[in-house]
Amino acid sequence: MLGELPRESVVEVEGVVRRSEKSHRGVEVFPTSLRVLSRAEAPLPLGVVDKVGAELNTRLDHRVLDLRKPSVRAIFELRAAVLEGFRRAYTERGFLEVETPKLLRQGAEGGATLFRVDYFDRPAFLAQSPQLYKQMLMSAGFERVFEIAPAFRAEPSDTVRHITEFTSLDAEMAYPDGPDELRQVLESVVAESLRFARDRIGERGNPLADGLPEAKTPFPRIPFSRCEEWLGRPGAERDLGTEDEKIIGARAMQELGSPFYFIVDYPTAVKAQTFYAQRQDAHPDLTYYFDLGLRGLEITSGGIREHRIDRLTENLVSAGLDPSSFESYLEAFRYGMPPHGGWGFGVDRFVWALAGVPNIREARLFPRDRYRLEP
Ligand code: AMO
Repeated sequence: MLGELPRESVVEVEGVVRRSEKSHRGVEVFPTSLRVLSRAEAPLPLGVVDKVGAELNTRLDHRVLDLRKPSVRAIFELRAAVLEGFRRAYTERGFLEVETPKLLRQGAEGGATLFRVDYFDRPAFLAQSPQLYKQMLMSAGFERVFEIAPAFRAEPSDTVRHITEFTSLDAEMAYPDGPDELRQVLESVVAESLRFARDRIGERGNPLADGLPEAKTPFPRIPFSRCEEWLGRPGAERDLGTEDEKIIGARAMQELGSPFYFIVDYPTAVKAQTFYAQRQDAHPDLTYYFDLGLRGLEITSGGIREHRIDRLTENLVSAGLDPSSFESYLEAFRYGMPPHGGWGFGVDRFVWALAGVPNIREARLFPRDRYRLEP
């Protein structure tokens, strides 16, 4: 009867457990009775124990079967450990975990990637980032907050590093002693989460533990202008593309010996749409904005925010936005807003980079992209 049972069926077995050299677990069960709880259909659309790999699209079409593979499950054990590490690290540093709305009246990261939804008789948008709300909470006196939540971007590009629904780990803090204090908190939290994850999955024999990068703090700080020199276009003040990021990641490894690095002092021209980014007092053509990169992949951006309402309003106008549609955000700046700063960290990109798999989609259970809305 066992021989006729299709693979992947669910059975209840009673039997005798004996030590066995043949089995990789070191034991084998010799059944005395067997009950079929759920008989699998045959053939399977995707092999679970086969050595031959299937195309990613086929795997994602039949994701439930794909997730049964220990090598795939290992990624989600890593993901859970990293998230647990972050939660501990932020909480220990006095950050309060918060949740902000995902249905919004306006976006913060540019109109092109907004998803519109019908909200009764008026339009609404899915949140691209908790940006406006985490800043408003500074005015509410919360001082240190973090949020781990979905963010939605209508990314039309079909790349290995963009998805339309991702998990954003956002943090915001009041009264930073300048942008470097933000970077110090961020790098310490990243290093601590990584250490926690390595121990947690390591003790369970997860093979991904051995491949995790060293996060030796402080991470190098590389001015944006130096990156442009590396790219052979000094002073161009053009945003970094995927290929540029890879070159910078390779140089950071070669010359500074670190898989993690900050790119600091983003030019105002590059951040023109980022209306909430504060311009530097002594160099208004530069912002206090930075990115955190890991081996050529941007995983975070953040910086000091503009907390002065007159300048913030000017920035909105020069970004081509209408301040009147940001009134509930602006109100938070009218009645006492402390200086503040923060960052948005891409959880999927981080887990993807740590797991060393080819595509960011493999770091999510059921990824969403331009073409995929199920399973
Ligand atoms: P930004 O737009 O740079 O900044 O996003 C922050 C981080 O989120 C991740 N990310 C993505 N991951 C997967 N797929 C996508 N389509 C995608 N888009 C972004 C990246 C990125 O570094 N409000 C600011 C943050 C801030 O200033 O606090 C923001 O959203 O890892």
